[in-house]
Amino acid sequence: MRLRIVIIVAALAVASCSNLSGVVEITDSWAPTTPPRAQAAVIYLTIDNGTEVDDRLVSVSSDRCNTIELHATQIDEERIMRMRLAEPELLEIGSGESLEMVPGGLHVMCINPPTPFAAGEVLDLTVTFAQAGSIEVATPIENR
Ligand SMILES: [Cu+2]
Repeated sequence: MRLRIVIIVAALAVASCSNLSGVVEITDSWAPTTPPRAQAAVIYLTIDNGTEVDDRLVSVSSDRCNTIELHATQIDEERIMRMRLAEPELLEIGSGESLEMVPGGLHVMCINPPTPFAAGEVLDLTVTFAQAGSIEVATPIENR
C-alpha cells in the first residue's frame, strides 16, 4: 500500500513538469554583417531554459572573435546609447524562462573581429551556462 502511494506521487511530479523540454536550448541566433575593419560585431541569441533548475549565461566564444563580452545597453542622462558589461543578474534564466537578445538591449559583443562578418557565413559559437555547461550553436550572419 505504501509503495503504491509513492508511485502516484512520482507520477504527479512528472506530470507537473511536462511543459519543460528538459534542456537549455538556443532557439534562435543571428549576427548582422559588419563593414571592413569594424572594431566590433554583434551577435544575438534567444535562449530557452527548459530545465527544472535556474541557470545563467556565463560566456560565449568563437574562433571569429578575439574577445567576446556580454553587454547591456542603456540610455544615459544625455540620451546617448551606451553599452556596458552585463551584470550577472541580467544573464539569469529561470527554470521555464527564456532570454531574448534584441538590438538596443542585451547582446553578445565580438571585439576586433579579424575578418568582417559577411552575409551567408555561419559562426560556430560555444555558449556556456553555469548549470547546463557548454552548447555549440551554428549562427547565421544575416541582416534582419
Ligand atoms: Cu556591446
